[in-house]
Amino acid sequence: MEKTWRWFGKKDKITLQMLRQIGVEGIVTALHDVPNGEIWTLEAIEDLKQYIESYGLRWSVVESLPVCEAIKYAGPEREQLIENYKISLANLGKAGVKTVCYNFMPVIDWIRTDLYHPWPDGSSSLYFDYARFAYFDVKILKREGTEADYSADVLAKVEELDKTITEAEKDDLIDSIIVKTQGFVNGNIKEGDLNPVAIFKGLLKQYEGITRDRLRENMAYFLAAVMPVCEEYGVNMCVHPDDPPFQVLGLPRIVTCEEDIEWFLNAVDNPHNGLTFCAGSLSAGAHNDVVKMAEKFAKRTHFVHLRSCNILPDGNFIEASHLEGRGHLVDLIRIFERHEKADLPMRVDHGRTMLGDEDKGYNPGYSFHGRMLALGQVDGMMAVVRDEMKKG
Ligand code: DNO
Repeated sequence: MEKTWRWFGKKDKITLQMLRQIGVEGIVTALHDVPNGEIWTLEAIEDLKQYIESYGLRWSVVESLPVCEAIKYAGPEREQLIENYKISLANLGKAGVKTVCYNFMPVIDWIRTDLYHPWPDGSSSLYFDYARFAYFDVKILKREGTEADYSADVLAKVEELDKTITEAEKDDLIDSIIVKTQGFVNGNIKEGDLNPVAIFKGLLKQYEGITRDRLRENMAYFLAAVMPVCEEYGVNMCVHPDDPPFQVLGLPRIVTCEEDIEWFLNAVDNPHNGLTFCAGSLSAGAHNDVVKMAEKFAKRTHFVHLRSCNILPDGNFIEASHLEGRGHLVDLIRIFERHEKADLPMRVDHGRTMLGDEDKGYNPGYSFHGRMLALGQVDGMMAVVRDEMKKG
């Protein structure tokens, strides 16, 4: 696999010069300044590509070319937005940037409740606390019918928490769930937006009546529409699994498990319609056997995210070390190293916050030292696997 790194553009405090020194070969990035739905011009793509190449690196993957909400819920602007998407894809293809990651999660991208969950050694990692998440839904969003979505046990914890939680803790929870994790991945809410909860409620409204089946139809419609451009320019689309891989906030989520993945691959059965195999997202679902899924979907995997979770009691999960957890990364590396595409791009996903990362203002999960440690670990596992393969 090709060792890539998610870099947030020229404003990223982690520079391309630093990345070269730690063995990174390819860059994963996006035109983060272009508003969602607008065309990525050939000129802007080539400008960034040349900048990356001037550091001896290549632009390997786009993460992400965002799919606008109106494409997901099939609003009246859908056709225009798909046309724009096709032009952006064609421009990427012309510039030679041919792997495009996106997601099809309605309203909210990845979700965590705690961005600095402490480890005994003084470092921290990202964490999802199911009861705190339910608290956000029941007591802050006050979404209708929420009670039916949670067990009596979780609802009891919500009531308990309600007795002690402070206003500052509530703000922090809102910030973690719908602001700090969203803005930098071109999500719907950005830091500085006034009244994020009200914006969020408005977004949820757009999905009233959209079932899992409807969302599936809309995804298949979108994919079928962009495939001719992908074929013409050799571009591979690779959807990122839903993170966490289960239904949330009454919204349908449709890339959560083996059956979901099989469904969208078959619905538009074209080799350019593929998967971002995010071991971290998939391993946060107790229903997922990540190694089995990698075996099954390796052929249609165009991009790999290496990260691992441990599921704790009560549906909570924690981002584990890259050497342990339900992701079984060494097994995945064995599978993907034998993949027919030897330069399959792979990035280590989130790392711990450690050794001074905490006051650098990095995006949550995208630390420097933590990710560098993870890259070293993954690099070591890859070297062993390659050696095993050489010896037969
Ligand atoms: C979070 C990321 C996701 C991912 C998008 C892809 O760290 O894994 O935000 O980039 O869902 O579209």
